[in-house]
Amino acid sequence: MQDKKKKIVFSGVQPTGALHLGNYLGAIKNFVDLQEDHDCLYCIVDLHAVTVWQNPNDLKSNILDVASIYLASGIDPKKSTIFVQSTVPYHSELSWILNCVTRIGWLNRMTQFKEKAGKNRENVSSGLYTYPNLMAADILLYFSDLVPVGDDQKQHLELTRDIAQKFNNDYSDFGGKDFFPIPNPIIMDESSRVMSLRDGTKKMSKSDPSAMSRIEFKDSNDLIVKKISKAKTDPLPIPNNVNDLETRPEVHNLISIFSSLAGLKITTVLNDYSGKQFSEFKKDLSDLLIENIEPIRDELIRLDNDHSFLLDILEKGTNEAMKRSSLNMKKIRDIVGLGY
Ligand code: AQP
Repeated sequence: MQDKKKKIVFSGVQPTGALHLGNYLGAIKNFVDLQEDHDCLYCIVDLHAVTVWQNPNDLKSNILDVASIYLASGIDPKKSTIFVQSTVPYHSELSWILNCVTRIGWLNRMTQFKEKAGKNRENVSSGLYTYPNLMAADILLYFSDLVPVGDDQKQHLELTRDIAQKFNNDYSDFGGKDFFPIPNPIIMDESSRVMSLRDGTKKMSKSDPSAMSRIEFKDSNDLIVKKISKAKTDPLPIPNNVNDLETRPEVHNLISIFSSLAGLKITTVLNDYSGKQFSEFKKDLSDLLIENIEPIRDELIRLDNDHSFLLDILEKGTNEAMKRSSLNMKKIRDIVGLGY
């Protein structure tokens, strides 16, 4: 139920493959903490997923996997609304209106599009290009105040703020003045960008062809140990000051992961390990990862055997999101002058 006194939080994860430590530390761990004193909506953004072609059977099972990971990580359906984006059609409707608010020049500046489209720009879907407008719609549809995301989504959030401001200005004489709250991102410091275990200059990603580049929620303890022991480092010892990490991306990444899992400052981790062998550090990092991932993995196995529980939560989430967004969408249509 919507609590009018609490700030509204919205965020989502794409069901595009096996979720990983980057999704956890950059987003989901934060989702769990926020639900204690915020009004949270956590979405499985399947409409975003199809901006790149997805096998329909895989997509369906990935949607349920994200829902299970939300729950297993500690998102409590009694405190937060968990739902699938495409089951609430107003996301698409508002996204169309925002397509008409956003300027092409703004979209042209989006670095994620440039990275994802690469040299293939003429051949990617137009959905990939207008993706940030759908993301803005997701957020603004619920009048969200706060959006917990990884560092890679910062630019899209800034665009969402520009879109909200332009809508409010364009329609200021028609009820739009201060209509959409201007949402703020919440980005964790140490973990805002978890990098690949194989290349410290690339972010950890579901779409990396090598599963050795990422820690997945369903990895066994042995596999976690193997991935960390094979994680790329360099021949130098662990440094004792943060500045020395700047030119050592792989080491920086492993130290950052340790620091966010342990809840310690990077300087504290460096104090504890400087001069020591990577083998000792990696053993402790694996133990810390197992300590965090094993309980989530056990819960995922339990949920795999209880699909009706999962479907029931998603249906309740859709009902709540529909109730809230239909009221907001009606106001938006009125302001824009749509319908009769
Ligand atoms: N490596 C990361 N470090 C920190 N945060 C991350 N996020 C993703 N990767 C990292 C954050 O997780 C949330 C959900 O991400 P998403 O699945 O919706 O989209 P994404 O950023 O495109 O994730 P991937 O894993 O990189 O997927 P693919 O490979 O399909 O593009 C977001 O808040 C994101 O910031």
